[in-house]
Amino acid sequence: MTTTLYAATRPSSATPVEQAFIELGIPHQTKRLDLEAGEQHDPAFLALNPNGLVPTLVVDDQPLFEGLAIIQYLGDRDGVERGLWPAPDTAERLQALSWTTWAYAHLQWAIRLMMFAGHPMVPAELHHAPLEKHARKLQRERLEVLEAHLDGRDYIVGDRYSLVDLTLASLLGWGISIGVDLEGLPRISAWLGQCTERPSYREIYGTTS
Ligand SMILES: N[C@@H](CCC(=O)N[C@@H](CS)C(=O)NCC(=O)O)C(=O)O
Repeated sequence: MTTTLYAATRPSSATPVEQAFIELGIPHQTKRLDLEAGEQHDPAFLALNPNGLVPTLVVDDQPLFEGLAIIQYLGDRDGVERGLWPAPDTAERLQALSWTTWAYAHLQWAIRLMMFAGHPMVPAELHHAPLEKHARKLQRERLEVLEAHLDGRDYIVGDRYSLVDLTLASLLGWGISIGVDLEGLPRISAWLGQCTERPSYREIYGTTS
């Protein structure tokens, strides 16, 4: 089986998938697209992912796009035997699907809304102060759900680090860089500290955050 990851030449949505590959230690090749040069619009790449986005995975000529789908697929395929993803038909497997999807579909959505409504990197004409305030409240409420979930737990699912922690920590690391505040969320802060100590995190992000 050949496995090829299309990533970018810079940090991107493919970065958590690249970290997952480091954790899993599975054979694969990485092809890097220069997004600024528009290589994602190449017809050959669009045939794999019509959205023209990285990450895109190709397994024996079959494409799989969307970072969340790729991480869940790699967890199922390679993570179980490496202790990085719960076994099928366990309560932990269901939790792993819930929390990774929660990260991408529920928490990330609120953080992105906050970013678009007020972050300096977004053009000022798109800013909307009341929307930013609302989105900030939403992301805080969502983080409080995670804070409560971590009561009495060291990891999001089960009793060991998994691709679930990797997924959420990667999202939060990005969130913090654009203004998510963990003040008053001590369990998330402690859990994130553990995740950023992983050699794979240091390798991919260059430093702890
Ligand atoms: N929801 C997608 C988002 C992917 C995405 O936005 N990728 C960006 C890089 S961070 C990209 O490929 N951009 C190329 C472009 O916009 O032309 C995922 O999580 O896989």
